[in-house]
Amino acid sequence: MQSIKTNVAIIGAGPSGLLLGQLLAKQGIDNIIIERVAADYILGRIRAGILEQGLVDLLHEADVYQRMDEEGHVHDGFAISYYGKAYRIDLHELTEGKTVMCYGQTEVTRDLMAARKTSGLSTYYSSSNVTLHGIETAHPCVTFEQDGVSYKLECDYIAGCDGFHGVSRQSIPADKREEFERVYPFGWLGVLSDTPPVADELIYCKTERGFALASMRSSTRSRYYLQVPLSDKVEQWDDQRFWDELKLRLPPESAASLVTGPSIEKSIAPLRSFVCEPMQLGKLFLVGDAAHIVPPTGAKGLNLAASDVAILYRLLNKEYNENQANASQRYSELALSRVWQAERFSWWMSNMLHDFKDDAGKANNMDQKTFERFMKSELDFYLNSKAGQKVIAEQYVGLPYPEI
Ligand code: RFL
Ligand code: PHB
Repeated sequence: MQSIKTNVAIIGAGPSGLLLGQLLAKQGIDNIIIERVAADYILGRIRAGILEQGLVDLLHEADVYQRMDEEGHVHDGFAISYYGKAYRIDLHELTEGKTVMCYGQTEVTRDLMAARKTSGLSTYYSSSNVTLHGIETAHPCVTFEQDGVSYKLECDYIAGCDGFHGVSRQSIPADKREEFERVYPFGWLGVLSDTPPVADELIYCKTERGFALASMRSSTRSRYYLQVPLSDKVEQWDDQRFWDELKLRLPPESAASLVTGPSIEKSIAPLRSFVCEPMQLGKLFLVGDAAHIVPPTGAKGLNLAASDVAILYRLLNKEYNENQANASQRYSELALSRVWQAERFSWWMSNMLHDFKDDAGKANNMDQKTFERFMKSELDFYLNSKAGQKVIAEQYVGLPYPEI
């Protein structure tokens, strides 16, 4: 067994782990990342596309922003199409100048990986049997194997940045955590294609046929989603069927100008709201998807991971560099208040824009027809009043990070 040492052992090289590692290193706090899969596998995942200003600022702080600033697109607004009628949410006007950045999670991850390599920080990709020990003691450690060699990593703290299916959350004994969960009765079928996007800004569509989203990665690459039954398989959706269905859900003027082409990625993702409380125990902190999941409707998953990182990194900086012992004990409390706000917004957007068949009516003790009327008038209210649009806009650009 080879022994290694660091300040912070980071489990997982997704955006949470890589960003935390980069920010800590900038403050002279040493860290090592242990990742289950290979770097190329991570870069093959197509996920989020919209970055809040808070994440953009954090990438600047981490000095990993050059390509994002050059290639990303600032979006001043987005549209909600409601049974064929499009309403524009003018983010810039409604939030006194705030905007969001369209730049893919895959590219953020690629940039962070490149920066980590340049910084000379260690990352153990393709590791197996990653196990956390002694999280409630003064001397935690992580054991793992890579290329047939066993390692023991001794550290001050462990940051569990290993996603929803990772090992970190499970390392907290069941009687010391509480989990809150809503699994939605449908999934999102996503397609990536090298075609120009149907509009300059995103369009979230509520229709009788279910939800659709027109998004993008660049002026030549589109990302589209359709709400589909959970039982559907990707193989049931050849490209033609996907484009035909999308046209039926887009507002008519967008459907008419839609450019179609071969898909370069196609996958179905389930939708879930999930929170684990607390987000820390002893020397272990849970960060990003390891602690919480939001349905993608509000574009909050990656952004919430970033605010966790910001909070944890600032608290650890106080401990290591500003002589404030135990500052990190406030992590869970500070992170959770923002987490629940984003959970609430993502849940609300999901309820508002999807077709729940008879599931939501039942859950609310009313027939589906009545439930639909309530939802319709709620969306009517929000979209037709400036105050309502402002409430949506303020949450979409991201609520402020807590003061630390
Ligand atoms: P990640 O990105 O899941 O990274 C976790 C990393 O940990 C590794 N890992 C382990 N490493 C060591 N030991 C173990 N035992 C490990 N188990 C797992 C994994 O291999 C992985 O590399 O979590 P992170 O960094 O917290 O980042 C969060 C974001 O990725 C996530 O919130 C968003 O991508 C959510 N999400 C979306 N959000 C959006 O805002 N818009 C989207 O369109 C969107 N699409 C998605 C998504 C999440 C998806 N997942 C998780 C299934 C689409 C999908 C398919
Ligand atoms: C995406 O481009 O993948 C995307 C954008 C906004 C969302 C969800 C996904 O709300």
